[in-house]
Amino acid sequence: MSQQDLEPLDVEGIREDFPILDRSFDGERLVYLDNAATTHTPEPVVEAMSDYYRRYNSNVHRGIHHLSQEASIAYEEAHDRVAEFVGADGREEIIFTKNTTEAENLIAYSWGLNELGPGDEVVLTEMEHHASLVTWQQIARRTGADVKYVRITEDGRLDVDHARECITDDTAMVSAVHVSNTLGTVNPVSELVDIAHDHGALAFIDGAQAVPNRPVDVNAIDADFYAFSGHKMAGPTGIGVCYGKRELLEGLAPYLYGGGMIRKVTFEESTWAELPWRFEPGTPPIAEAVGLHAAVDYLEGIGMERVREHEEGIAAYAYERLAEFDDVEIYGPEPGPERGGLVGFNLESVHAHDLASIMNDHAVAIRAGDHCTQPLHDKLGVAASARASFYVYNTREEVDKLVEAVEDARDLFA
Ligand code: 7TS
Repeated sequence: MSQQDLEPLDVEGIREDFPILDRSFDGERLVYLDNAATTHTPEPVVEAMSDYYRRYNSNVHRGIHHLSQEASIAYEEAHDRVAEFVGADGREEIIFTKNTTEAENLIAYSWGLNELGPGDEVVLTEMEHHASLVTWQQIARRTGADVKYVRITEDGRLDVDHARECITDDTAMVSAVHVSNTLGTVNPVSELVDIAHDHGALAFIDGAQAVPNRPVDVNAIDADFYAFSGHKMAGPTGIGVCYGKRELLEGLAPYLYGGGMIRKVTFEESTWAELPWRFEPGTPPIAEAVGLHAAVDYLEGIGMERVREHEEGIAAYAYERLAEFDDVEIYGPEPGPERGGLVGFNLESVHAHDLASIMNDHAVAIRAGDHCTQPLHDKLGVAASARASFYVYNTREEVDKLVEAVEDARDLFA
């Protein structure tokens, strides 16, 4: 992709919204390439949250005073905005959780614990994040269900033929990652969902690495459940989203109990509030919801198609620069529509942690480790990998700094 293709995205203008990017360490300007872990928060999001605390901080759904009414409206409207952003049919389908992990647990406990039993199968992929893998593994153990894994191919794509073998009439749930946080692979999720539905199974899609970086329409994918986190999409920590089809959520038992989620309580029994509040007990993340709303506005102001194009371009450039080294192994598919905005790699004879540490000496922030995909790393035959992940504010010059740091590491360890 040429520089011209990237021009529509005003990266310099965008960078002005992120003062954290001006930080320097020992005279070196920060190069932040750890966006798959968490993205930075632009001024309009910080401002929206400050405005909430300064002007209308209050608990929601409880008060009839002005502040509570304003906070309640803002909290509810955040659901509407998120619903619109991902193509859901309304706020009833948008449950605010703490993060993607809690969304996985919500469905695994509410649906899985009640619906799964011996003879049932849960089909995952080999590239699942622990948020999904460990959760379904544990729920399967408690219910007597089996877990199966769809293989990846040599080049880090999902083996769809194997998916067709794994998903059978015994499958009750297919849980798959939309974009792998380790390989960068963009999975054919609508195809997987169709296969699941053909066998009467439900499909949960982990969109933690997809919603921040590309247009996502849950209705078009036809996912039954779909999860993502605010802090990976220019929003705050402490809030995530669990989308669910309304008719399915209507039939689910709550997973956490308490105030705010009930309709009527007697000493003997309780009934539940309407959706989505039934799944949001206790005081919810109100300031965070306001922040998430502002983050969605911010991203849509840029345009998700342009976000995707920018990240694909930067990731392709990073891939090509790193591929110039004979002793660098890159994981996942080649640049193109099947690769998201990250590049996982290893430099031969240098442990990924040492590499990250040398990068840090240059103020280049990357991630090293197993990225919460230990079984996938076992499959790749490595204990850890280094990962550079990009967002709307990253530039090709920053990729050049990454590459210089790789050269430095190699000189140091050669
Ligand atoms: N699913 C995927 C695909 C992820 O990448 C992550 C976080 C999660 C689920 C969990 O998200 P959380 O907000 O609940 O923590 N992934 C990473 C990562 O790659 N580095 O740090 C966190």
